Amino acid sequence: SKRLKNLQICRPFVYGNMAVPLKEDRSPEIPTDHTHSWTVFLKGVNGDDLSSFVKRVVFKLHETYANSTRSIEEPPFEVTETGWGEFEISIRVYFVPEASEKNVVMYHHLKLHPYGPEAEQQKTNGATVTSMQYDEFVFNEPTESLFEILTKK
Ligand code: SLL
Repeated sequence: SKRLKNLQICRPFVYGNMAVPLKEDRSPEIPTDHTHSWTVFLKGVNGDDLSSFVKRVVFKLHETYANSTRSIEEPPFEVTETGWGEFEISIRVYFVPEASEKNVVMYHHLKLHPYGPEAEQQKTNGATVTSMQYDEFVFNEPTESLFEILTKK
């Protein structure tokens, strides 16, 4: 559809991961060398639903994982796994066809281990580690269809 000139629409989002150390009562299905459970995610801010304009999010994990390319077609756009190591995850976002927008990719370093002044205490407590970043989708001269999608209440 037609593009709206001289217009820009932004939608904020956050992406990143949470991780917790596995406990003694871990499931027997979890490999013994795994130390953490983690979730990598992409989501709107303040509970905003991105799925009106995000068609799919593809998380590319380290190749040590089976089926390391994980395609998530509906919210929550996230992948939960267990493992032992940190690595870089690519997060590729595909928009709905009406948007006529190229996909975008972000890179996130999966964080499992606390660091900094609180690290020792956090390790002792088995605290949840979070690493996330704010960003925004910027749509320049959006199609009329995308504009409608993004502005309807
Ligand atoms: C490292 N360069 O050496 C990184 C690689 C890979 C982590 C970390 C695999 C789990 C599984 C897993 O945790 N891979 O599928 O068994 O630290």
